Amino acid sequence: MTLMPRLYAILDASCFSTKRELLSAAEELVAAGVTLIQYRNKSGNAKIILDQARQLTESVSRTRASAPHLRLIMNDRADLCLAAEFDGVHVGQDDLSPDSARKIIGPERWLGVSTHNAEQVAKADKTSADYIAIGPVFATSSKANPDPLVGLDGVRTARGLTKRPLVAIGGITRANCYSVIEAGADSVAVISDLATDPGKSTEEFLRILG
Ligand code: TZP
Ligand code: MG
Repeated sequence: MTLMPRLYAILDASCFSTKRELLSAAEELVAAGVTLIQYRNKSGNAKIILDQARQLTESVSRTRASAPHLRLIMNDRADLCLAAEFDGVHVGQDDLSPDSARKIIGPERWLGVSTHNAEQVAKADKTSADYIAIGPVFATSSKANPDPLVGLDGVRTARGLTKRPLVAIGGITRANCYSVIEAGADSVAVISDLATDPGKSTEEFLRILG
């Protein structure tokens, strides 16, 4: 069974005005103790995404000595996960199906699936996904056209439908993260509340999440 860390950092390229800022945020996250990072880029083309992903690997490899268990996950694209030598891919409802993505990445790399309601959770549970994400839990401005909020009740319902590691996402902050874990999530995925001061924010999340 996949062991998820409590904090799942998502580095969204749109939060950073330069590549340098993105890379330095990654280094700060890792130095502060993050062990799972997803790279998300909704606007770049394949060439840009691959270039940034490779540099991300390069940047964190310097800090990797102090974080040997760090995993890098590619959003959306199984092909770029392989090309960038990432440790896994995260697919949504409009991407390749989990089982198609699994055929590409093979049995060892991690596969995550986004879900937005009970029906999708139950379906994802029958796939080869290593973890299931449920959200948006709270209001978020990091996602275009978000699905309806699932709230803490949605997290509780999802918990009842799968024994796989459950990641909650959407509007999760230092202020509300503990309630999400109490509702049954194994892990919280966070974009905006980690973007501004990644090191300090990580330390606070990790203190709260234990
Ligand atoms: N999927 C559901 S909500 C969301 C994604 C990618 C965005 C989460 O970002 P934030 O800033 O932590 O609300
Ligand atoms: Mg996607």
